[in-house]
Amino acid sequence: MGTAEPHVATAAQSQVDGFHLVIDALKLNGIDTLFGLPGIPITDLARMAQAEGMRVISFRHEQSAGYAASIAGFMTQKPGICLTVSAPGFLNGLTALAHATTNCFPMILVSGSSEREVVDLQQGDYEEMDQLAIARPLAKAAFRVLHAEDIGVGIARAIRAAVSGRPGGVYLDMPGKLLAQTMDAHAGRGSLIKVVDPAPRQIPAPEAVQRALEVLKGAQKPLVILGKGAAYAQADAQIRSLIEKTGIPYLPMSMAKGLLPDTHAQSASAARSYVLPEADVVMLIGARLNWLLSHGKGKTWGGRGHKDWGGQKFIQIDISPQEADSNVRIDAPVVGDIGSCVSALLAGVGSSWPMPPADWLAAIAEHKGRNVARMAETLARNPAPMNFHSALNVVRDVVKANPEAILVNEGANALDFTRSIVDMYRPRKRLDVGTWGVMGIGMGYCVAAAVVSGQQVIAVEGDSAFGFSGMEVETICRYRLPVCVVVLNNNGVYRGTDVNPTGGPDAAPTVFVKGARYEKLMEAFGGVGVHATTPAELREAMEAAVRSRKPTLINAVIDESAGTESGRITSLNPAAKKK
Ligand code: ADP
Ligand code: TPW
Repeated sequence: MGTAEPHVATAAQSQVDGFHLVIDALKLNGIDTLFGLPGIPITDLARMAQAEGMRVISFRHEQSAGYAASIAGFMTQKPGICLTVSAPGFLNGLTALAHATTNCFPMILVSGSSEREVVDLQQGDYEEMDQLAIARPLAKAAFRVLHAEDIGVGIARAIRAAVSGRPGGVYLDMPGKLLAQTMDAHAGRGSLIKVVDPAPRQIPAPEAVQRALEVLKGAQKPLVILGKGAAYAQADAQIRSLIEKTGIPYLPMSMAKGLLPDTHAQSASAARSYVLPEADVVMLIGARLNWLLSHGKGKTWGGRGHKDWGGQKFIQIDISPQEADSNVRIDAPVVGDIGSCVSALLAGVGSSWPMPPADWLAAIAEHKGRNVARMAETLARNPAPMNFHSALNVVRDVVKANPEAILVNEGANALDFTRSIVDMYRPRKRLDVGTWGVMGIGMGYCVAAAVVSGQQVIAVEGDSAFGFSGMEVETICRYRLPVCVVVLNNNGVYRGTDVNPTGGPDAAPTVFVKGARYEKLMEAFGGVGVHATTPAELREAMEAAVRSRKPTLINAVIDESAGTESGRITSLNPAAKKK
């Protein structure tokens, strides 16, 4: 075993090192991109990966690299790889690993680690930490490879764990010593595994499909809810066909927007608060009944008290057999992959499925019509200063004109208003804060979305949200990515109007520097910065950004009193509960 200079294996050489076994194992499995941040012991791994033709995207903070890997996993169904150094770099990447697990995105966090025997005796090694133990509860699976011969198996196990069944985050620990180990090149090549069928289809039981069809047939007021699992599954045509053949109105969850165009006649988005309590049968496709759906009970669902069941029946299509009954009774669980489940349902639906009762559809259309008209009125106003609506009216038009563009979105009000105002037209084009409502995904998602798709990316960011990953505008400029960041700047978290009640010199906890010039950050690295105070200026700048594909940051100055505490989830604040 050599531990000195890494050995680059060529046809003439008989030895291969750990670095190259890792790279070859990833490439063998169709993984061509690494997101990460170099340092001991993985700097050379990144260098050699680039030399071997992989795309290596280096970030300014591991958290952004991790979020990039997680969303690359969502977009491609291949695990996104994030590469970090030991202890602090690993910890910086860990938030994203936990985020991937929570959101069911396939990702592998590969972290270098220190000398095992020194770490285990707690003798104070450079960046000493028992990373495997720390990662385990936050990951779907966690593995460590100690010998070069096991690299192939380690990577195969990590890939399978990340993408099979319910996808999630996987941790792979790579001690520095491992990377420098060498072994016979022929045996090394032979030890690598090309994973066969990494995410096998899971066919639903025929009786489960039958049960679901019977529940659906009995419905007077059926509703389908599409979640980001349905977007992930890439069963777009089958899902659309099921919705259109049955004529059932549907609600897309945030990241399922665009699975069918938001302008689709059967979309009930604009009548959400009417359909949830009224529906008698709800079919969930790749959506959990978690907090984002008020746990399937309470007033949102027509229940009397906040924990009361509203009386509806649920059908749930999910790959995880444990998901059903997690919050309320599921009358017809259909366990399997969404493509297979929806195809089986489609076969059962046949060609003579009765449309839902006309009065249900008419009532939804009426609520929709009223809400859409009210929104159109609000969007047409042009207040000075701009507010969320007048700014997002511009974004809405630009996205409509560029339906292939990917929209990244975070913030509180900036998130809620964008979700309801900006229509999406294609699947997997809306990437946002996900299950946790986490801030900080912004620029990492932008980088990954642009790298993975080559498409224009538009980010709508609250000024607070942007700050979590703002330094990555350098990364965007460095790789010359077609990213247009719109910061909806209202001088603070939620709003910019709070004052320090003591009259002291410190700003209130939610308030930032007034009139901050975020666009200068982009200019600092050679991108285009624009200060926009009117919808016309914002429109011009966004159109120029899309035309030129240059990295652009538009500081869209909006009314600092626009916005409510926590956006639409004010009620989750403990003080609101006290009241
Ligand atoms: P949303 O936040 O959009 O409501 P969730 O993240 O709560 O969506 O739910 C996604 C669900 O989709 C998870 O329960 C997950 O197990 C499921 N899922 C993910 N991929 C698939 C797939 N290919 N087939 C079936 N279910 C899937
Ligand atoms: C990792 C809490 C939720 S939303 C938000 C914070 C800090 C920022 C809201 O202000 P912003 O948007 O972005 O300016 P707007 O439009 O309302 O003015 N830390 C993490 N995640 C979360 N969710 C928070 C803190 C939070």
